[in-house]
Amino acid sequence: MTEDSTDDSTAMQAGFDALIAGDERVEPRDWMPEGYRKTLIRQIAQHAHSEIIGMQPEGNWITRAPSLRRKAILMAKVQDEAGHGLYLYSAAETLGIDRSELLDLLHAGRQKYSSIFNYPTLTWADMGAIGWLVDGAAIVNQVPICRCSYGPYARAMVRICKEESFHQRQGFEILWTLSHGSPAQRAMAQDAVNRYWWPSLMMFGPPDTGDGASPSGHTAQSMAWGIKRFSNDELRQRFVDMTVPQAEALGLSLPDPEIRWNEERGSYDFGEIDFTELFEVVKGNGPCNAERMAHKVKAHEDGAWVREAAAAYAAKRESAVA
Ligand code: BYC
Repeated sequence: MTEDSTDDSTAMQAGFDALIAGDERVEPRDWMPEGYRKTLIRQIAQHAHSEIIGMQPEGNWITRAPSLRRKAILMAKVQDEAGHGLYLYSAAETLGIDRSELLDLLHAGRQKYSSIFNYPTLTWADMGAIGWLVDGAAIVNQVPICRCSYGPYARAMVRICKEESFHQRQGFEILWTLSHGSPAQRAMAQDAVNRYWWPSLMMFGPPDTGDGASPSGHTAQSMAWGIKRFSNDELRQRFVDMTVPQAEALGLSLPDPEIRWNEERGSYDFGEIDFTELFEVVKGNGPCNAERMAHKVKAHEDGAWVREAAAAYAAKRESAVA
């Protein structure tokens, strides 16, 4: 390396460091360290894939929604999730990777999606539990990403968070209706909450400091880069504090006898999470991993003709303009 190029790279690193230190936005045209770019691609791709795979557990109930109104709302929610996936793939593309490459990585099992979407949706009440708990957890996790140091990701998150708020409210309303309905409806709502509570806590990822076996590995660097603003455990605690009073308002219990208000800390204590379950699900051993991936790959293959037709149309238009 010549002296000039060393000077150049030092200046570029200094420019990047100054943006981060000043809490300013890094934009696609700016120089960025390779680790920063790779971390963003990993996280944004995982986020985009989660939105797309996340359409499956709820899509499963569109034809069985209990009324026209519920069906219309659920369809709109699932469409929103498709939209979120698309904004996020576009944000990832600004980092120099193609959407088709990201999909190939997902389909080959080389990129992840959120563990939560590997659980089955057994009853209508699961639509309520997903909206209330899963979208609730997503909001807590994602609102700080609106302040992420990378501009395109932060901007995509602003709109996504607004839509997630509506999703969470509709989930709460489904559970409210069921918990104020017949004993059977109330039992169905409680069962859904019982099944979705612990997996929702796992959405925030591994603990900050575990027993050393598998603590969150990326947090410290991602926080230093302003990609993550809070640690996994900080966000998980925030979610518990937000959700416990909402459960009381719904008249439903949370399946954790250790939840109690801690006066000293000013937040709720809660029981120990079985992180071996999270690691198993992330490894591919959850109840629905195989089914979700098989469905996703088939949908992609079935859509090949649409991509071919769109590419042929674009090429024709381009040659007509030229
Ligand atoms: N599931 O060092 P860590 C939605 C992985 S969609 C699977 O803490 P990081 C919605 C992690 O990737 C919600 N994998 O990592 C849609 C890493 O593995 P790799 C999706 C998980 O990245 C439809 C390793 O464990 N939201 O809202 O600093 C309907 C170590 O973890 C999980 C997002 O994606 C998990 N739960 O932090 C309804 C938000 N947790 O990559 C709702 C954006 C951890 O080294 N993402 N891993 O192989 C994030 O905020 C962060 O990526 C995470 C993990 C907090 C998830």
